[in-house]
This record gives sequence, structure tokens and C-alpha cells, in this order.
Amino acid sequence: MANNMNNRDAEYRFYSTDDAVDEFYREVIEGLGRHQRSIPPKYFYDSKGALLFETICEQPEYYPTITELAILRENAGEIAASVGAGRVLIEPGCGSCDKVRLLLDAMQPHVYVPVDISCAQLQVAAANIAEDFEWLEVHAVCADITDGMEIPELNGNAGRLVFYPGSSIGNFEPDDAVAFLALLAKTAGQGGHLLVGIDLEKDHAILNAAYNDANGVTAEFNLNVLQRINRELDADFDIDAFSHRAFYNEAASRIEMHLVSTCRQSVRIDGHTFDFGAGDTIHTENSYKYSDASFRRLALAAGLEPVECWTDADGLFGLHLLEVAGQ
Ligand code: AVI
Repeated sequence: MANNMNNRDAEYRFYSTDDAVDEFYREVIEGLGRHQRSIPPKYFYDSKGALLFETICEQPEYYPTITELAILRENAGEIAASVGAGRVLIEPGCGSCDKVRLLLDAMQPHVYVPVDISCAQLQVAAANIAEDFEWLEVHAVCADITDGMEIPELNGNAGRLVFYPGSSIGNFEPDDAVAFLALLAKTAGQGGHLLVGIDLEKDHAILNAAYNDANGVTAEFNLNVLQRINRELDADFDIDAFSHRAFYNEAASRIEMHLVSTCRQSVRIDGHTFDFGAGDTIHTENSYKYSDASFRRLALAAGLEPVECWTDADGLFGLHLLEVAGQ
């Protein structure tokens, strides 16, 4: 079910969250029942998790955000020239809509469509954009982007650009990343474009530090998912009996995040009991790192043609412009 709320030029479209709670319950019970226990990373982002993620982005060790912002700032004109004006600019998983601000003036899209699962944050972020960019039409859609996005038909046949920054594509397993890029390509439509942020392979010390910040914000972000399960699924995780672990797995080119049980314990969720030994882990996230070449292969497999790539001087991060290939 959707309902709409108008606020100046912005239209907010919300979906009922009843199905989402059922899915959360199902996925948590299923994941914790596996041999390697796991919780899907999308559940990090309740309102506290979304705020913690913003704080992670401000940590000195977490280079992706600041680096991608610098790439956008430096190349907004070139990106706009490659894409063209008057587009429908769609941003799945838009969060606080900060990065897109660097593109709007240069790109002059006709419509901006921020999409996010975190409805409260989306409402604030979209209203701020509508206020700061008075010439821009804003339609906000609250949805789980991995389920596919129902984007209303806007501005006739104007070409679409799907902006997917932040290297969130790295949080998908590679096969799922191909499927998700194909879904974004479908959203962009024939002749449309994708602009995708990619975290590049690099010195392991830099990677390990980024996911083990000295202020412990990433640890709090990781542990917050247990608090969310306690609150929303009536579970009894003892948060103090789990600790954060993140490390670079070189063979798989990915950072892995886990929650480690620090003692023998049992956890109850609804009628289910899960037993943990000391040292057992719940795998909460993978964050894949790509080279230019390995990401291009992924894009091609999803039916996308690499057009251009912008990067920083240290080669930490890449921003790839891709075009939806013709049939
Ligand atoms: C959202 N995503 C790109 C972040 C990442 O780096 O994989 C999530 C994150 N997890 C821990 N720190 C940041």
C-alpha cells in the first residue's frame, strides 16, 4: 500500500512496512540457522544505524566518502557533459542525499528521484533538496531497492541516469551485484546511464583501518543490528557478550564483518533458540573491492557498456559511467 504526502514540489511515496517486518523475521531466523550464521547487511539501516553510518563516513580512517566527494567535486562538469542536461536522475539508497548535491547544479536534471528504505530519513533529505534546489522537481520513493523499484513515469522520454555512489555495490555478492546492476540498467532503460561508485583494491592496512576505526563507530554500527533484532523481533541478545571483528579477506577481495560471541550462550527469538560457543561468529557484511578491470567485467555481464571512469590521484576510489547496452 502506498500513500502520498505533498511538501512543496516534493512528493513522498511510502509503502506499508508490515511485509518488511515479516521478511526481517524470516531472514534473521534463516540466517542464524545456517552453519556460518549470518544476518543480511541491509538490516543495519534502522534510524540509529543510518545515523551511525553517517558518523562512520566522518571517521578519518573511512576514506571512501571523502574521496568520492572529492572526485565528484573535481569532475562534476565533465560528468554532466557526458550525461547531458534535462535527465531524470534516480538515486537508489540515497541516504542523506549529500553526494548528489555536487551533481545537481552541473547536471541540471529535470527531476530527482531519491529512493531509500529508511522512510523517516528520506522524508527529511528529500525536503531539504526540494528547498535548496527550487528549480528541481523531487519525487521521493520509500522502498527496498533490492526488490526492484517502481519509479513513476516522469518527464516523458527524458533519458534516465541512475546514480549509485558510495560503493554499496560492493556489499552484494558478485553474482548478485551483476543481477542488481542489471536491475538498475532496467530502471535506467534503453540508452540510459548508470554512475556507480567503486571502492578499489588497495593496501590491506588502509582497508583494515577503515573498518576498525579508533572511535569504535563501526563496532557500534555492527552491534546495533543485534539491538534492532531485540527491539523489533522480541529477541534477547546480550549485546555485551558480542564483539566486532572486521578483516580483509585477500583471496575473496573483500572486507568481512562479523559479530563474535565472547562466551558460550543461548539467544532466544520468538520460539527459536540459537546456541553459540565462545568465538562463534555471525557474518554481518561483505564489502568487495574491485580493480578497474574486474568491475568492468561485472558491468559487461550486466549488459552495461563502460563509458568513462574518474578516480582520485591515489587510486583509492573509482566513479564509473556506464551505458545501458542496446539489444
Ligand atoms: C554502505 N557500504 C558501502 C559500506 C561499506 O564500506 O561497505 C558499509 C560499511 N560497513 C562498515 N563500514 C561501512
